[in-house]
Amino acid sequence: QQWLQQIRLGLEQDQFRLFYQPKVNMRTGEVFGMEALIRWVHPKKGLLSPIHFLPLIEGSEIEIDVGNWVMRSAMQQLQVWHDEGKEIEVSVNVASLHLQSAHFIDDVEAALATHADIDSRYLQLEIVETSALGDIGAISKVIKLCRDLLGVSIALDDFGTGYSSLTHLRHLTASTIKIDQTFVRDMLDDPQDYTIVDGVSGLAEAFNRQVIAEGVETTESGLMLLMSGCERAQGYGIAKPMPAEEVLIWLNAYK
Ligand code: G
Ligand code: G
Ligand code: NA
Repeated sequence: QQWLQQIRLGLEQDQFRLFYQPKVNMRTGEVFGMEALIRWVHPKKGLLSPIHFLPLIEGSEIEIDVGNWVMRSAMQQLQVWHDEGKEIEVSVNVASLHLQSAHFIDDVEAALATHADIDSRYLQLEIVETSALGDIGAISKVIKLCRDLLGVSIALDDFGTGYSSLTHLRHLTASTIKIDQTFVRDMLDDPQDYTIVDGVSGLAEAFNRQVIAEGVETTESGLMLLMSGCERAQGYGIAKPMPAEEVLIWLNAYK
């Protein structure tokens, strides 16, 4: 209860920040996007990672307020980068409560409307595959509307860790699949994990979806991914999440 109040106050007092982690094409060197990850600059505790506060608000209305703040901030940042000539996409993580709320489409539309000259395809919604994605029929409708009506792109996050990954792949029209970082990390030591990564890359291609590997920490894992046909990646080996102010510097130094 106390946390909820603090977070509400934090939203009012502008205490949240988005950090951004680059998403790159390892073959071409292109930086095609950034994933937005929330941080809380707590007045007493300093910089807090989302693992320290998001679980506390899971399932409460404030989670939706946070989600709306994230989408709007991401749009604002997109505008800044596009004005600088950096035509990258920004992805945001969507809480399953928000996704399943009756006004999710309206919320996305309202966030897009705050920067109407940014093409909506530059906003990507990451939907966690593990979250009990309740009624798949209903979710699939919401995703389809987001895509076809609003023009935003959709990614299935943490792919492979859920109970029904293949059902999700089949029925949710996401443009992108993000291979969960546990497979990527473990594939160096465990051939079975490499087989999973390779299989997901193949599936993505067969289903005409883009695939991104998460958690790329080393050159070896980057090379193995390229062998499996997965060119797009994100991870500490490329860059850690950073404050927006550092992104332009990083972009100019990268390559
Ligand atoms: O940023 P970090 O790497 O510490 O993220 C930890 C977890 O919090 C990840 O699972 C990430 O997806 C989640 N997360 C980060 N930012 C957001 C956000 O804005 N909304 C939601 N729903 N989850 C987020
Ligand atoms: O669940 P999601 O994919 O949104 O998780 C993003 C989380 O993973 C963030 O906490 C981010 O900081 C973290 N992350 C990103 N790249 C790496 C990496 O290469 N290694 C590890 N251990 N964590 C990473
Ligand atoms: Na994510």
